[in-house]
Amino acid sequence: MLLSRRLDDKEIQLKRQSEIFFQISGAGHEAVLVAAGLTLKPGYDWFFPYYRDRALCLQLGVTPLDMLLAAVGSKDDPSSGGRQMPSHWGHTKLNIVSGSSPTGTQVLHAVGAAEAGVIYSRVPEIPERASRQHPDEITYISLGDGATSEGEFWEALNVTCIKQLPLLFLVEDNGYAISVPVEAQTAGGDISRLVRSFPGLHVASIDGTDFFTSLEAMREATAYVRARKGPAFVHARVIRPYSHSLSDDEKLYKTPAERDAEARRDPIARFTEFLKQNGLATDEDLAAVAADVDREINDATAKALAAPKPAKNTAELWLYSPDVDPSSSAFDAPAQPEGKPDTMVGLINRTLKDEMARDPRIVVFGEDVADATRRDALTVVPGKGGVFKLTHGLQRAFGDDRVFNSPLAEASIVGRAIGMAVRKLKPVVEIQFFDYIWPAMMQIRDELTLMRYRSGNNWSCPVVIRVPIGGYLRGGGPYHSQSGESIFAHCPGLRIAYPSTAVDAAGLLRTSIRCDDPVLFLEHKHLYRQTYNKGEYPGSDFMIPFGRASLRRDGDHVLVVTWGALVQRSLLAAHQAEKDHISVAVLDLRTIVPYDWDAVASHVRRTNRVVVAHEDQVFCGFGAEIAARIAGELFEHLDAPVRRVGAKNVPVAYYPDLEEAILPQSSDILKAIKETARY
Ligand SMILES: Cc1ncc(C[n+]2csc(CCOP(=O)(O)OP(=O)(O)O)c2C)c(N)n1
Ligand SMILES: [Mg+2]
Repeated sequence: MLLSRRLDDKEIQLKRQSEIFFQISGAGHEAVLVAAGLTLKPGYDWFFPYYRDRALCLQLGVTPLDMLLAAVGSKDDPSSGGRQMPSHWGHTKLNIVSGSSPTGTQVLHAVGAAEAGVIYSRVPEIPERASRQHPDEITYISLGDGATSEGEFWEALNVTCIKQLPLLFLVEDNGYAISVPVEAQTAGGDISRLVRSFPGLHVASIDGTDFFTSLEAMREATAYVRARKGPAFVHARVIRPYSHSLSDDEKLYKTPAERDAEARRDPIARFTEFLKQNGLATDEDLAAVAADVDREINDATAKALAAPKPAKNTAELWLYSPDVDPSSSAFDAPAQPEGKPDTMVGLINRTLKDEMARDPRIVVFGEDVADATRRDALTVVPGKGGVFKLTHGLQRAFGDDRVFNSPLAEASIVGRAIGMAVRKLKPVVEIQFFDYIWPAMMQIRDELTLMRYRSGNNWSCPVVIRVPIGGYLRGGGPYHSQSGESIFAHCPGLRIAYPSTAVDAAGLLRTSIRCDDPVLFLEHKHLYRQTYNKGEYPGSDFMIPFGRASLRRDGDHVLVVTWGALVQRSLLAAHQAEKDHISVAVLDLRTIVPYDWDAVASHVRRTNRVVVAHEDQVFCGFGAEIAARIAGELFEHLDAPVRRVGAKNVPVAYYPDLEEAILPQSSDILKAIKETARY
């Protein structure tokens, strides 16, 4: 406890000396955290600690030097190699999973990690499963009183209690979220009162500044979880004597009386008092302990200040797997077509089946993806298997530990998948419609894509998210027709596939699953069952590398760069243009991140005229990136300005004529081709 407090003091000093760049303290939270550390098992249980959890991490085995290396941003910082702020704990050997800064997101990762343990215990086909879980392991998640207001907390609690997962929640309630007091944060001001009705949940409400009360509560809670009686929830009231962070001064909003009352509950003062009153330590003993602690911290500080810093030329490392490159020739595996031509739905479904048979670590979940959740129903009904039937038959073939429905909560789908992937399962999840991906955006933008980077390649979460996207549905309206790949292309660390044919979908999905990075796999709803993009199943090893465009049609005068549903519309426009003796090449990018710049450039050098056509709005669409790059790098090869074709800058309206006016049509592409050819 003292080591933790004195480390905070040292960091505050170093921050004032500009030797470190950020500080947030764990002061006031030490008693309950040491109690947790004494109860849980490092490298055995799984940990998703809050930024106040310095004392827990020390107790688990993170050293003061490790912590100070993070504070100075050293390249040897074991949590992140200088990528992440200090107090965002991470340690592979101790099973402390890299933490982020958004309050609440990690509760869902903890749920996924706990589920992973359960899945490993139930799927005997996974060869290395014995080394990946322990029958009585616990996943620990802690958060603040403020963070319990996040929707992700409630999503997590819901799933935890639905599945009765072996999860231990610790809410460190210091009465404030920065300056907002708990009664303005939590209805009734008492989070444990609110959660008591969750089924099977062991709930304890304690004074977390009292060490022995804390230890008893932690032991009881962990025993409950280890015995698999259900999840546990410990609500510990603590104090926050050092303000929220160094950027905050609590005197601005806390009365002196309140601060005095808190000071009287200081866990270190209370424990010191206990030792003295019971004759367990004299003042001299305590001074010796303090001197020991300070010596250790000073040694560690000297080492941390001298430790090597990351070189500027390493700034771009760890965005993606350094070992597995999905754009490499290793992912170029030839097709061995078989059977009759099938739709994109059919080939994606078969690819999922083949991959699930090949790799028992693959789990599939999402809304409505199972055939039937109730086992007695499954024997008498054909099964649902997704609102578009992409996952039909998977549950029946691979069981309900590997294929299951999630509650209607998109953040939880992606967040749980992250926790599972961290533990080396391979989640291939579905977001039912692109239009409803937004609750998961925080998980995608701040967690999924950042895990590897922020942890200096210590942790990764190569999840595949399949998402039906796009319009041309004649009646889809504003909430079943959205595009928006450019928004996700703007998230470093995410790969994006957007196939236009059934065979490409099969090849790119397999690459997505077998690669080691997070992939957003966009499936155009309008292309699911068209006859023009059908294909024969290309076999169970067929793969297409990312970043390899396909020339759908050759031509000399104008190049159309396109993807998704606009490939077919561009081909129709190209056909029309022939009547005016304009010869048009159509290049289908197939993947957006990475995209095949070499193919774009080589065709532009030849045609000298280019149109970029996509379904998404022209305004800030992904075409802007391509057009700007062509203008910037191929200016001397251009004979005409780069034209863009896409949707108008409005949502997709319901009435079909309006939809037609809003989304780009073949005639729009033809017009752009003709204008470009005129130069
Ligand atoms: C999603 C999100 N919103 C806002 C913030 C800014 N922020 C950082 S800590 C914090 C307060 C958290 O309070 P609480 O959960 O009670 O934890 P405490 O700091 O009191 O330990 C806020 C608002 C954030 N990090 N993440
Ligand atoms: Mg708080």
